[in-house]
Amino acid sequence: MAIFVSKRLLRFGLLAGVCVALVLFLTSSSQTDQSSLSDLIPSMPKWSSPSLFGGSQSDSPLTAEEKDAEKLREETEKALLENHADPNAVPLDEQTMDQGAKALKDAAENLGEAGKAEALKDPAADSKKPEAIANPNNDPARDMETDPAAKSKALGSTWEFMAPSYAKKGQRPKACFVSLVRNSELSEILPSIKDVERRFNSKYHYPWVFLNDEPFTDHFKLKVTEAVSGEIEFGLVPKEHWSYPNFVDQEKAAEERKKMEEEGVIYGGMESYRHMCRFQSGFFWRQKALDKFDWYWRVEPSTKLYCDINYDVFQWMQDNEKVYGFTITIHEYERTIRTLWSTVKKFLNKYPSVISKDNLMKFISGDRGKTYNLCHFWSNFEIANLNFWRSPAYREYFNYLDQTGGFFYERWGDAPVHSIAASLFLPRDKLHYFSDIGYHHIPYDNCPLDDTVFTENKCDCDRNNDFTFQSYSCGVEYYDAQGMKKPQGWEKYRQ
Ligand SMILES: Nc1nc2c(ncn2[C@@H]2O[C@H](COP(=O)(O)OP(=O)(O)OP(=O)(O)O)[C@@H](O)[C@H]2O)c(=O)[nH]1
Ligand SMILES: [Mg+2]
Repeated sequence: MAIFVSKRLLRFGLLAGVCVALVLFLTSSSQTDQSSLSDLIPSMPKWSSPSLFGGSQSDSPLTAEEKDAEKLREETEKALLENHADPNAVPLDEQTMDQGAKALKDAAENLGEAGKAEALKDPAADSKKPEAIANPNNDPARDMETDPAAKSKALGSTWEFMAPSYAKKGQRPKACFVSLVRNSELSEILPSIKDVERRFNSKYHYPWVFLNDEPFTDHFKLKVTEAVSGEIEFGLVPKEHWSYPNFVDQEKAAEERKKMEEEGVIYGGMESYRHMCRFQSGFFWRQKALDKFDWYWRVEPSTKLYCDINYDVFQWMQDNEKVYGFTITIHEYERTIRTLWSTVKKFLNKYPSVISKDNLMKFISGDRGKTYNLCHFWSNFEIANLNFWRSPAYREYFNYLDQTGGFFYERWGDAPVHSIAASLFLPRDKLHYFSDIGYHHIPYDNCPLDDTVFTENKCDCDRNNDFTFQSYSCGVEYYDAQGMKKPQGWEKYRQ
């Protein structure tokens, strides 16, 4: 019996031992499996949030990627603070630095919590982007959709993005004239072309590109071809660049037009004017006919050139690393852009890295960004680099504005849209006032005040009509923002 019992005990003990050994083996092998799996999964990067004033909250050692993101954020915040300093001011002491930072912070906080939440919600997420429909492969911003660090970096420096088009200094720039024009405006565009040819292009023979939302007639083509001295190309604007995007409520747009017309707002009731402004803001630079060019000079019907231009302005822009050139500045009608600035501020709150160091904020805002002073470059004349508009920052900015429907519900002009971007996304030395180009677009003149320029360039304008320093102009704001010395006697032009 004892033997019998001990045999059973022995069998039980053996069985228990085998079970324990099995459990121990399984436990250790599952641990091994787990650790080898975790080796295969890379640790997720902990991106620091690129908020305006927030900081990184990671307390574990940073990876190389994290360090890059952190550096970018720091540079952005530093640039933001520096950007708002007065260019004429003595170096900032601690107190003024605090005020500068506070003003900027106030401007951002001015949005309120609801505004911030709205800013952080990507308006493009709700609807299709016009660019994505038009040409999904032609948008450098597309890779940035899922990678916040890549997005932040790519939007970061517009100037860096543009640098390749300045690599060939001294060589003839890839430049053209561009005119968006209707067939019915033939008799108004011809004198504009003839002036440009006579005063400038007969020496340089740059090509012309004519754009229209309808096919040009043979008669139009024949007449302008006779007038130009360089090559010529005609482009038909694709429908998706000149129609309502799906996110715009057309009934609401019609109601708003009616209201603005009743209030007597200039072009307030005009539908085509809104398509034109949206086109000039977000689509002219995407036209196939412009693909081969880096530079353009915009020429409108019924404009005049008052003086000879005896140097190659495109070459000058390229070789002096300028981006945007203008002749006239002016205030916008507030009624046409009621929500433009608050929308811009939401955009900046979302993408602070687009704001350039040493920008021209002072030209467009007298209170360091809190409000828009309505100043802009009059965009009926522009000599500029197309790659600025093609940059990821500008595309993102245009899409952001566009998704609000403001081009249709209000009457946002391409002039303030261009000017705000040029003033904020570029260092201010990239902008240039052509004080030497005598220019007229009804009803204002840019007439060179400098005696030598006036005489040598055979100007035929009346300097008493020069608009630069008149009160409705923004010449004073521009000179002050650039830290430029105003010409002697400028005060007498102020009315
Ligand atoms: N093809 C086409 N061109 C247009 C249309 N509307 C305006 N444009 C062009 O767009 C440019 C700006 O239009 P303008 O009517 O001159 O606008 P504006 O300069 O604000 O106003 P004005 O003071 O009347 O000159 C001009 O080159 C026009 O020829 C349109 O419906 N079709
Ligand atoms: Mg015009």
